[in-house]
Amino acid sequence: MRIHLVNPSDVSFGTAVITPRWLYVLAAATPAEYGTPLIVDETLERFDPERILPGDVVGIGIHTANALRGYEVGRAARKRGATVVFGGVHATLYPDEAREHGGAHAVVKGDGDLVWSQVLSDFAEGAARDLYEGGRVDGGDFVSARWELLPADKYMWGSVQTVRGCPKHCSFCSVWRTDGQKPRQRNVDAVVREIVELRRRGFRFILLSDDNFYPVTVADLAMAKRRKDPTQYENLQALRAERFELMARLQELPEDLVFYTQITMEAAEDPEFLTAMRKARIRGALVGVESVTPEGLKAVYKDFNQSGEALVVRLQAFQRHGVHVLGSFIFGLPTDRPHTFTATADLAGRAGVSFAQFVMLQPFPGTLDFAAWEKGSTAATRVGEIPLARYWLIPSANRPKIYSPHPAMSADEIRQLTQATWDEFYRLPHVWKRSKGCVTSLKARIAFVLISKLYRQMYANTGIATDSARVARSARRARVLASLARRFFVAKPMPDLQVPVPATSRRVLPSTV
Ligand code: B12
Ligand code: SF4
Repeated sequence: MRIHLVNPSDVSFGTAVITPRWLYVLAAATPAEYGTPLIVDETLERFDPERILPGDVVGIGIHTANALRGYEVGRAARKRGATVVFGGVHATLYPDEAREHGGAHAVVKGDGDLVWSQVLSDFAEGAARDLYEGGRVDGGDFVSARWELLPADKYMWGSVQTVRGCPKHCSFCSVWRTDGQKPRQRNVDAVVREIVELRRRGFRFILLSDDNFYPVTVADLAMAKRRKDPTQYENLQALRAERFELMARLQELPEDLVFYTQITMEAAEDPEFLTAMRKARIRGALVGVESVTPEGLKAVYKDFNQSGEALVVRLQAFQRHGVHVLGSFIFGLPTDRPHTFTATADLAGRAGVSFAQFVMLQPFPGTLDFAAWEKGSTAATRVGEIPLARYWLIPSANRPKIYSPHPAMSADEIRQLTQATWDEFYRLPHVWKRSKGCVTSLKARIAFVLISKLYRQMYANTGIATDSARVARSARRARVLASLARRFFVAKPMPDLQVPVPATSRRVLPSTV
């Protein structure tokens, strides 16, 4: 019984930006008696069903965007006589769909870290169940990835998770509902060991692939402090202290390491946290700005964000502390108007964000937005046989890009204005100018330009364009850019690097808020 793990993707670029973490975590969770899993990441190379032998196990991880391709892989593997098992956020939400469309014998809901060995032993004994509950594993039980299985010279960034779950409740996001609102922070030693392992192999850029790196805000602490019962306050302080401990430990790692994470804008009001981030060399963060207007923020339950000039000030606070921002903006909110697109691009420029992504409002399963949208009449319309409420099952060439009629703009207008905003933001002179604010050497500025251009090709053009020729052209360009950019991101391996012994006496704990 050989184990295969497949990360599905419609487009293969030959070189990929970030290591898909789940593949290497599940490989580590696979007991030694089943041998080393055979890993296929389709962002690099296409899955070849010929490699499957009857009796093999094929594990496929899906999110909504790659579910359809995942189902094709599942059916092909089952046809070859494999036992097929699905996991990941989309399979967690729609286990029956994986069986109906993906040929699944079994589906794992939730985290795979602990339940995977049980699944495999049931398969080995011929006693497979059709559904397994992986649940929400405690931070201390997260399995560390087996990075020694990574193919050489294929990825630019490593990925290490430090926390799962997010206490917020944004209407367009599924994280707080699937991963929970309780932050599950991972053991600091385990995080550091994985980073050292990646640096040994020549990775110096690491994505901290967290839902929200800043789960306890100053406002949360102030509110908890007002309660009579001190328990909540003490719990929050403990979580905050752990974050500072992690950042102090990152500081002790080789100086050429660069980290990048995802964070809420509230961190701008916590200079102590931002200073610790800079010292830890967390040089960049995706900040979910979503909308630049108060009405837009209200529409997505994100009124803890700021709008207008207050927003500019908050975003600049990150820059001032040396944390470069990838601003994430959503277009197509009911409150948006044509001028919102230019106002957003203008604000992104003034706020000094280094990168930006402009995504079109899409109801993702598991979110409040999806639940409301699914009840409406648009979701019931069909494309061929498939209701729009299951849009991910529609082949991508026919899949609509806009999911709800907008009160003031046509679907095409929103798509074109979104595309135009990407094009304008990533024009070469703008990118070159922004590079100066981020890095100093010529080599680093060239790397900045390449990664900016690559980002736009991979996420904007292949995602927004409706014309398949443009999508194919973008994929080709992304392939070339990715192979050029890679050399700027890798470093000389440090095979002898040791995990630094924590300098406890030097560690600075946060001041009490
Ligand atoms: C890092 C990340 C990214 C990185 C991915 C880089 C990479 N190469 O991996 C980047 C930035 C590229 C990215 C992009 C996008 N992402 Co993203 N991303 C994440 C994030 C924050 C962490 C994922 C991660 O690595 N987790 C760590 C691993 C170990 O956990 P895991 O993948 O969940 O796997 C565990 C279980 O799910 C399970 N499991 C998973 N697969 C399998 C398979 C089997 C067989 C089994 C048994 C178990 C199992 O076991 C694993 C271990 O416990 C998640 C948030 C989240 N909570 O998942 C969002 C998330 C997955 N992303 C999301 C979205 C929406 C996107 C984008 C569509 C955003 C956009 N608009 O462009 C794009 C899609 C890109 C594409 N075309 O594929 C959504 C998906 C929602 C949905 N319903 O599908 C999430 C959940 C965030 C959110 N806000 O809701 N993302
Ligand atoms: S969008 Fe970010 S802040 Fe909002 S719930 Fe999701 S992970 Fe948390």
